[in-house]
Amino acid sequence: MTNNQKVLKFVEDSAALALPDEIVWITGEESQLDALRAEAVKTGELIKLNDELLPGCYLHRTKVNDVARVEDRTFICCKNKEDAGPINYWMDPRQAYELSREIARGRMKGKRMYVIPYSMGVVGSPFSKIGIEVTDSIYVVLNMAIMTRVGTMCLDALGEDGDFIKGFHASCDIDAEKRYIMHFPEDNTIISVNSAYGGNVLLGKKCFALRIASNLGRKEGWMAEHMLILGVTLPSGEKKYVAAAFPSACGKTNLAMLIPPKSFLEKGYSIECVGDDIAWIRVGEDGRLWAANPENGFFGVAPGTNVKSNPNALAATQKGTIFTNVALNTDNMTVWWEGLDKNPPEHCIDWTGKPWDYKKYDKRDKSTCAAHPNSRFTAPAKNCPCVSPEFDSKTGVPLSAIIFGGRRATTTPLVYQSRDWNHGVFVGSIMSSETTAAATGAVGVLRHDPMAMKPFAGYHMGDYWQHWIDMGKKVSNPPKIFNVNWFRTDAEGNFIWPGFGDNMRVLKWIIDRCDGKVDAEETAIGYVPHAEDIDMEGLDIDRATLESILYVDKARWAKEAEEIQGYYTNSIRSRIPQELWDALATLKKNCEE
Ligand code: OXD
Ligand code: MN
Repeated sequence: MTNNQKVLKFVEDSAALALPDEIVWITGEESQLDALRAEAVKTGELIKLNDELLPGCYLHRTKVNDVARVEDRTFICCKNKEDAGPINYWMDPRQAYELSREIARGRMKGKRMYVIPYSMGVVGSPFSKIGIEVTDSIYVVLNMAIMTRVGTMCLDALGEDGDFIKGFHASCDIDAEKRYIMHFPEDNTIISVNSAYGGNVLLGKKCFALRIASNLGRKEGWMAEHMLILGVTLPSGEKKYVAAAFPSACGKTNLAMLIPPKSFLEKGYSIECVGDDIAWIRVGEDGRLWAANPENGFFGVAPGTNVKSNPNALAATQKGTIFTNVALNTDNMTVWWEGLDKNPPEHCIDWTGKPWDYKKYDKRDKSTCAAHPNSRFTAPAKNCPCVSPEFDSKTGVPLSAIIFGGRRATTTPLVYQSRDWNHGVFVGSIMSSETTAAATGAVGVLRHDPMAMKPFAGYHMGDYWQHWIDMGKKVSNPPKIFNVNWFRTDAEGNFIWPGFGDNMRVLKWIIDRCDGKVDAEETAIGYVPHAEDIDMEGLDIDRATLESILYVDKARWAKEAEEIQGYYTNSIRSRIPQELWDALATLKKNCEE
């Protein structure tokens, strides 16, 4: 397969530890993947779905204790604890290697170890980085084959001496008490044991493309961000690209694949999707930032995805897709989840594998759901009707705007623009959002999630912010930075803004601001639209309501500023760039005036 001694040694060492009966190299050939699919169906690891209605699609159920990322068992293992920072869990690398070896020793006996050579990014592009993941799970192999570019060409790209990111995954007993997701940024190594949930075991995704890559980006002068990338075609035919960071399960996939409202379509606006979760961003020779999606598929949240909320994502899941923890309609062997449609199947198996009675379903009570709230689809990007022609571009796409956003019931307006790059970094640093089911723990709790990278920045958050400030100095024509909030609620707790396709109205204002086509009101927090500049054609929201979600309430922001001061001082504590302290001081002063 390869003469690269480093690859061979990594595979040998992994096998010597886990003692598999056999080692299988994944070539990327369809015949090999097909044989693995057939085997997984035989063992029950996968359930084959209706081949006429959902060709090439499968259902997988994880153990009930293994349904989401586990942030409190995810470690950054660098020599100096301070370098991991105060909001990452840290473990001494020696201790981490020892502990994981003890857990994984001999755990592939009687099993096969699959060696997956994969590329994050288009092989041969300046963005591309190669990883090798060894795993004992066919589910992991098949998901990686959708989410990344897998196969022999990655070994060819490495050549005899190339370096790669090492990933070791052993399912062991899926014991939650012995579950560890460990990152060794100083060794470009990832170790994951006792889980089989995507975000913990598809090591190319969060582990490599964010936690390890954020370290590489810092060293090498680029950025790895938790961002979607979308292209907007304007009525003039011109294309603009935007990257947007939202916390997990806050609608990145929906925004990335948005279908504009009718009046916008008629004017000639359209959206194409370059990526829905991760952006690798580099400085272009033209002084702009250029972004590429390192992934090759979508690992999207199923519940809530439907023909109205995201027809493009739904279409992407109609072939060659692996569903995880959704419900099975046994009448026709298709899948169902809450929010797919209003017709729960009569004969249904829930995500835990038990018969499910739709008459007992109460949409306010998650324990009655047929699909797990964090159930997922793993779909090839090529299936998406609005995938960008630039999806496979080796240069990436030039960014006009960067958008931050979170789930905030109050305070944060529908949209505002930062005054400049450094202020934009401040805006990203103060992001907070209500937690979702994408990670274990309570849902709906407001927490700080700077740049949507709280669970993913693989080093000290203060250093990460400094890296953002430094990147701003390298670009003569940086993207403009905005913040959006689709989630403002009224007194009854209902969302005020319709979201989904109507978010195009906000995107248009953002693009118009980038093009200098529209004025704005300067407020205490940045530039906010004049209500008349948001194109509301065809939308039944009165002016006063729109104004209410654009309003910047200085008293609330004064409190927010105090809270941010507490977060900086007590949570991040050190290494915070002076530029951010200055921006905080300005915010406080603006709120007093
Ligand atoms: C994801 C996540 O799966 O952020 O993308 O949890
Ligand atoms: Mn994500």
